Amino acid sequence: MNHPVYGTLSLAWQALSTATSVLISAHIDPDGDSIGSSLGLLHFLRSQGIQAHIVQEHPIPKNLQFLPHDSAFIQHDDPDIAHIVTTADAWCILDLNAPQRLGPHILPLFEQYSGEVFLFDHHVNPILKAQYSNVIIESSSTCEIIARMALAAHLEINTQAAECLYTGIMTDTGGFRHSRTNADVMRLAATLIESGADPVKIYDKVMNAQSLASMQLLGLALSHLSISHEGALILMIIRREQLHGYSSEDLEGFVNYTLSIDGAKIGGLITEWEDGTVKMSLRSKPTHEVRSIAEYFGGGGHMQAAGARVRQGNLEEIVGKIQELVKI
Ligand SMILES: [Mn+2]
Repeated sequence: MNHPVYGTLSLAWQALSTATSVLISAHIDPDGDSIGSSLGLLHFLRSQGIQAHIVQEHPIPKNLQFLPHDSAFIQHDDPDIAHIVTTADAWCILDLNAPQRLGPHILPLFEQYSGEVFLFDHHVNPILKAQYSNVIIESSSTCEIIARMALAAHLEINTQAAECLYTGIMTDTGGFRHSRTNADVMRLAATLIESGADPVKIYDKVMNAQSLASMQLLGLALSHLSISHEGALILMIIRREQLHGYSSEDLEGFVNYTLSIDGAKIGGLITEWEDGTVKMSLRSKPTHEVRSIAEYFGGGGHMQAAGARVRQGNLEEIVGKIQELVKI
């Protein structure tokens, strides 16, 4: 891959590898890419004798717990967190473009932080300020960026690191099916497989981990889809009373079913939570885009995969507005 920005990755690593203690944080509601890139980078830093901690708002989701991790993973309520943050001389922010995506407990720590900030991301329009900004929107995933940095810096990619990075590339490309899937991504995936990542095991662990309750909720949601624009817009709407006892982790992957229906161009999962928040996760075929809709509601993301959350949102109004905003 000869994208010009990849050349700067070895410079970023050069600067980062002079640190003695590094923090790594990614976005709330963690996914395969945020967890995979955090753990992959953690590995590379430690392999150079650099102290590293992952500071996260939320725990590792159940289906990603198989990835090698240990006490380096620190949640916001850890009593040592303030000390770890103030003694770190670099903070790597992964897979997010807006500081709010760090979460309500990590954000204030980040705002007070005075050390160097490294950003590694593939979302458009980064508003997070960093001394070292490595935003490559052509990348399939943040895991791809971290893997290419490791290759550019001639770091050894062992089995553990390969597993973590392969996982994020696999999940962010929807299992090598979405628009960022190309020959370069496949070649990188092959390199990671050669380094020890087992594609069959990883797919099974990540994708075949839904609970029975989650599958039953999916069944309910699929039987009440909202279909408009002559079948081109498919919205899966799950109301507060149906979500009782579930968390956002239980809904992982639900939105993808909306686009798997013949004729669907834009799909969305709209959920109404106990605290009054309405969350939306939107997807589109490459001929359409959903980012502008997410941005209207204060969110963001990619052209074909974006999301937003509206505090104290009115579900019916939000659904009506989405139906009005879509350009089909
Ligand atoms: Mn990502």
